[in-house]
Parts: sequence; C-alpha cells; structure tokens
Amino acid sequence: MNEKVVELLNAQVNKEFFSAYMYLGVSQYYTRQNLPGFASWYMIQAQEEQEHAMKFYNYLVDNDVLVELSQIIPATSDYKDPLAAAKAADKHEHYITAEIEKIMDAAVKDKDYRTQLFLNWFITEQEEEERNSKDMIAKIEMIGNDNKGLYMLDKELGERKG
Ligand code: OFO
Repeated sequence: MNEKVVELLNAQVNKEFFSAYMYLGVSQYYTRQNLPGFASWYMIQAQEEQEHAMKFYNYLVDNDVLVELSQIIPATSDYKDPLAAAKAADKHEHYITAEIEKIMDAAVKDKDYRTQLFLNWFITEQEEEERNSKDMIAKIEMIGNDNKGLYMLDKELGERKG
C-alpha cells in the first residue's frame, strides 16, 4: 500500500478511538444530567466507534502494516446543555466524514482499489451518522424548555439496542 494511504488509515484508527472517547464524554454528561436514555444512546455510539477503529486496525494488519498506536487526545464531559452536547457530536461527525473522504481521495489518486472498496462501508456509515446527529439536534430543538418532552425523548432513546 502507498505510504500516504497507510499514514491516513493509521491516523484514522486513532481518530475513531477518539470518537469513542468523545461519545463517552457526551454519555457521561447526560448521566450527570439524570438523562439515562441519552447516556445509553451515546454509550452505544461509543461502542460503535471502537468497532470502527478496529475495522481500520484489522484492515491494516491484514495488509501487513504495523499499526502505530499513538496517544488519544482527552475528551470533555462538560457541555452547556443537552443541545450543546448533541451539536458537538454532530460537528465531530462532519469532521470524521471529511477525514474519511481524504483517505478516499488518496486511495483514488493511488489507484488503490482495495482500499476504496474498504472505505465504501465508511462512506455509507458516515451518511447515517450525520443523519442521526442531525435528527438528534432537531428533536432537542423541538422540545425546547419542555421538561416533559425531554423526559419522553430520554425514554425513547433508552430503547436503542445497537
Ligand atoms: Fe466512526 O463514525 Fe462516528 O465518528
């Protein structure tokens, strides 16, 4: 595999683990707000991110690349309100989409068809991630200051299984 493609794929292992960290921080924020449904929804999200990281990791290992396990930057659990936490998650997903597109650009440039095929799954996944985070913002905005609405949404989010 081309050096640049390897470098970007390796960096993405770290970024996906950071995504897990970031969602863990969001989950913890909601736990502290007594919103267990939100906390559980974002905890599942954090688990998904670890799976994403491992997909990148395994792809590299399967291609005989020694993966560099670099330091993960800290993540916050400190948000102004539920909307701010949801917006932070949405912003992060857009960042991740852009990063994955950068890897795709490098793979296309290098005519690395195998990596392009591998990345297709993530291109589709990011569409879903962005839609989910956009929906979450819309729901929280719709609720506004209605505590009963927040309670109902928390119950709904708590039903997510995977
Ligand atoms: Fe890995 O999809 Fe979110 O960040």
